Amino acid sequence: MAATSMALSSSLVTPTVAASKSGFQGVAVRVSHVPMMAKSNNHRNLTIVAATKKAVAVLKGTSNVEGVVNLIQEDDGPTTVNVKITGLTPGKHGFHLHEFGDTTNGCISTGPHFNPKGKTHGAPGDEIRHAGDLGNVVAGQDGVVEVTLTDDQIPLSGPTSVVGRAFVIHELEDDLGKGGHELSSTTGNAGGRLACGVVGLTPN
Ligand SMILES: [Cu+2]
Ligand SMILES: [Zn+2]
Repeated sequence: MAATSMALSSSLVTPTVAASKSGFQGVAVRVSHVPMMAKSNNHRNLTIVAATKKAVAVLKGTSNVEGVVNLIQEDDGPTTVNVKITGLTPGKHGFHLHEFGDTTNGCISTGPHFNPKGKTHGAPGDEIRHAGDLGNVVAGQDGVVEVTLTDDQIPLSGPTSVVGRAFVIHELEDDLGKGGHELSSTTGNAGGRLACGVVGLTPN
């Protein structure tokens, strides 16, 4: 309280001091006043960041594979990803976030795996992986995937946000970079792109 009222009164006094007396006093008062304003602004920004962010992607393709992926992130914590995909063959399918939210020429336009750190392809739990490497999801005998993942490399805001990028579900199993195929280190050799959907913000 004492500091605040000092700053307020001294900033009110500043024009008079600067105009009638030496410039030194005016400068000194201003410098002490500015950091206090910066402090209170930082505090406000932290309050705004502390929020729940939600996003959704609706997956479509040329086959009858389709799905919905819901994402939720609390504050700066990991992102929870709820996946429901239908129409798959039973078994493992590579599941990634690709770089672009562009489906102009179908899922091929979504580009390579989202890779803001310039790493090679890997498993979700690996140190060296693309941010977009979410591994495999497993379809049951009914061709349905229903799974919840959490991951700390796919935030919904900030410089590595995945909003505006795209989920892709693949034809084949992702070998997680360990298959020894020439495509293992880039795509996990997961085969064709069955369906894809752009991540967009949602209120729900
Ligand atoms: Cu992919
Ligand atoms: Zn990858």
